[in-house]
Amino acid sequence: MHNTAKVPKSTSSVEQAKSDIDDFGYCLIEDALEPTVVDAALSRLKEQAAAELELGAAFEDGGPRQQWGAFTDGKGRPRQQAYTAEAGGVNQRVWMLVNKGQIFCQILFTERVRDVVDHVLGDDYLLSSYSANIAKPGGVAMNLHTDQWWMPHPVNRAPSPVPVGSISRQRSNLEGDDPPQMIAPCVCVNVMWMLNEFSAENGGTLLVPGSHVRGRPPRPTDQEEALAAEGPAGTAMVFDGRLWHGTGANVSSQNRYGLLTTFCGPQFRPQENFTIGARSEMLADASPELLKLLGFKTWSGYGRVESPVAEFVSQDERSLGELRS
Ligand SMILES: O=C(O)CCC(=O)C(=O)O
Repeated sequence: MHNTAKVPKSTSSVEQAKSDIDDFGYCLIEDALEPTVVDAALSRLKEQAAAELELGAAFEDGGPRQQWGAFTDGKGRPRQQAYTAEAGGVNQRVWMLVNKGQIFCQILFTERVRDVVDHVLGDDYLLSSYSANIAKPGGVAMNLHTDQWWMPHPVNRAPSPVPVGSISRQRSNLEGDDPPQMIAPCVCVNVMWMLNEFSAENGGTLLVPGSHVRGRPPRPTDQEEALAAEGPAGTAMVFDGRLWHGTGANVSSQNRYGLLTTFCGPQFRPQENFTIGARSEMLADASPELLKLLGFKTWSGYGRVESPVAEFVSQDERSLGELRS
């Protein structure tokens, strides 16, 4: 276990939060969301989650027989990943929240949180994914991981031991010294918005303070160093994409409701494909700032359809195709 005397405390100061995320890889912002916003988001989330379950479209993970990234057939052979109640799922994920309630889009623009994200990621970045994780009683602890497992580690002058296209969750291109001489920069930032109280009992996110600068992915034995992020409803935990973390086991009798908002540098591929998946009724009301987060604004010519100087793209824009004069 980590020395808890030296870990960040919940703060209302943006300056303190920036310093905490630099030093520990995460910060806790108190009362980031007003109680009315928490209530609105929680009731919309519960309604959506119940409807997805009823439809048979719910995605459930984290059961005793099921773990992210560690699916085997009992004989150690990998098997196809399935995230369902039948496969052992307990926790419920609700994806693509931008489409599932205006309140979720509003939360993206919470100023004190975005100030911290700006501090880490700089001027331009994208929304990578926006989902909820409802950690339910009986959910087991998720394997510790980083959110930028896909980011190549620095190499010396020899070719990378694993080509970039062969990097996977299980296979990084890391080799050499531990700790390494050089580490990758932070290229994504995650926000866990606590919609009810998070505690060690109800699956508060497990994390290893300071692990963002260790320069390697976590190993199973690193789980011993983890502590649980705790806080009342309305707290936002903002964390560095390199921080070792994962959902905790929920040994309480209540659901834990959290929203996860991941932002990534504009060079990288977001997890959720908003340019295809965003619904037109949501886009009709979207501000230029929201369109930018969703990847509809080009960045240095990237994300375009044809013209590299077009400022925005839209879902109905098509390439000119094969023409003849
Ligand atoms: O639910 C949590 O506490 C963390 C979830 C997480 O780490 C993930 O989905 O990658």
